[in-house]
Amino acid sequence: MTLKALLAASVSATLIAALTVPASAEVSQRTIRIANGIAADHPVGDGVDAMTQCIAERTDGAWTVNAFWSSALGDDLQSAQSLRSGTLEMVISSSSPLVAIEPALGVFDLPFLISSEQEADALLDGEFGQYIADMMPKHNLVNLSYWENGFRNLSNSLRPVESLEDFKGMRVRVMQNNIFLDTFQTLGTNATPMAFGEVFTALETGAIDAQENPYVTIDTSRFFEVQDYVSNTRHAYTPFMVLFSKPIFDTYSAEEQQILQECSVVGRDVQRKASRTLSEQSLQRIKDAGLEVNDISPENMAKIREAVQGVYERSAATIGAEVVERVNAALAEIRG
Ligand code: KDG
Repeated sequence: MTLKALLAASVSATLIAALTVPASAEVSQRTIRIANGIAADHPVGDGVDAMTQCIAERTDGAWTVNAFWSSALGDDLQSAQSLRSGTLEMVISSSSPLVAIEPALGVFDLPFLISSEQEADALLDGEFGQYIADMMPKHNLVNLSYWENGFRNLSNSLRPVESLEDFKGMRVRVMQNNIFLDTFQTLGTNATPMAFGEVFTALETGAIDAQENPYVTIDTSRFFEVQDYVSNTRHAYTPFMVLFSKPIFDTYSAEEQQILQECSVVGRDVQRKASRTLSEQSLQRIKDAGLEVNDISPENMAKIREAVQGVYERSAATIGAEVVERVNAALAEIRG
């Protein structure tokens, strides 16, 4: 080897060594891939940016974070299964499709359970949220924090939904979740469970008439392009779970695990704030796109709520009686 080549080799060896020097003895080089079903401009994108920046600061840039959007790595359930087998690091998923893994998560799908964002935050960030998070490690999953999917509203291509009768016969896509299926069947619709990634095309081709999601999703996933009506039903508040693969988490040092946990909370606060600000803007964009948006009168809403009461009893056994008791107690305490 010539002197020049030797010098070049030793400079690049030094460079490689410098690049691979961990931020601290407890922080190694890591790559985190995050699967998401929603689009990058959804408020989850703001949360991921904040979490990534926090991670970069806390690890001195030793970790690479790559987010994949619009189901590019598969749907929520497939991604969660990849986490369980240790082949993917993170998924940010609505809790609802994950009932196939942990039935207790169905508690968040009970119709009209949560009535405000403040209530949701107190429930999820409090003892009850921790109680549910503690169920995940037995499924090889770690819940780092709860972000906001939000209050769900019905959109459709047929008519304004203003009363119980208006749901009748509508072909509605629901999440792959028996509680949503029961709720929408009870409301008189022809409900079809479907993965999120298939919804736009199903609406576009007319295979279904309707779907239900928060305004930010109707906006950022462009459902408004293939829908004509949106009704402010607020029939459920669903959280996002920021899930990490336990087999991979277990290879992280205590310091690294703490970075993950704390940065997911930094992301959570940014994401929830963005979700609440963007919700108003999304609603405006939906209206500007020409969709008819309607509220439901208190009298008609009371009838809708009454109609779905039976869902609580029918799903209690699947969710677990203790889980339902605990959520009711936690909400009673939050409501004072
Ligand atoms: O991956 C995207 C989903 O977690 C989320 O948007 C789920 O609300 C959801 C739906 O309707 O499928």
